[in-house]
Amino acid sequence: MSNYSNELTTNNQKMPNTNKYYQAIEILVNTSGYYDIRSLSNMNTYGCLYRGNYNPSDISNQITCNDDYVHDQFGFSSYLEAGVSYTLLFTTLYSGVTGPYSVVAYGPDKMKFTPIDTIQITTMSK
Ligand SMILES: [Ca+2]
Repeated sequence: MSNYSNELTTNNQKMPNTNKYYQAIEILVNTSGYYDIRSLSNMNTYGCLYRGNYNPSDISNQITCNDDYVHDQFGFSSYLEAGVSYTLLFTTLYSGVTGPYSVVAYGPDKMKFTPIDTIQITTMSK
């Protein structure tokens, strides 16, 4: 079992045209196979999986999304190829929700999680 823990805060990016905070997490495995990915939290979570990066303006690489696998927690099983970069999008069903969470993964091998922190570009004005 692999485990990743973090916290959604008001500093996180928001889903396009919503007030739902999200965290993008890169996923890598060294062994191809079916992996079961689930959230664990007190929030009503919503998750999506992408092959490659998450691009809010182009989600053609979306593999799957899930709202409630067990209770309010998302979960899905997906075939992941070794050495291919995937992105798990961790967000919530409702707006403005923050709090700690974990993501757990079960499969033939360990899963490596790397949070993707979007660089905020700010414009300096005089
Ligand atoms: Ca949910």
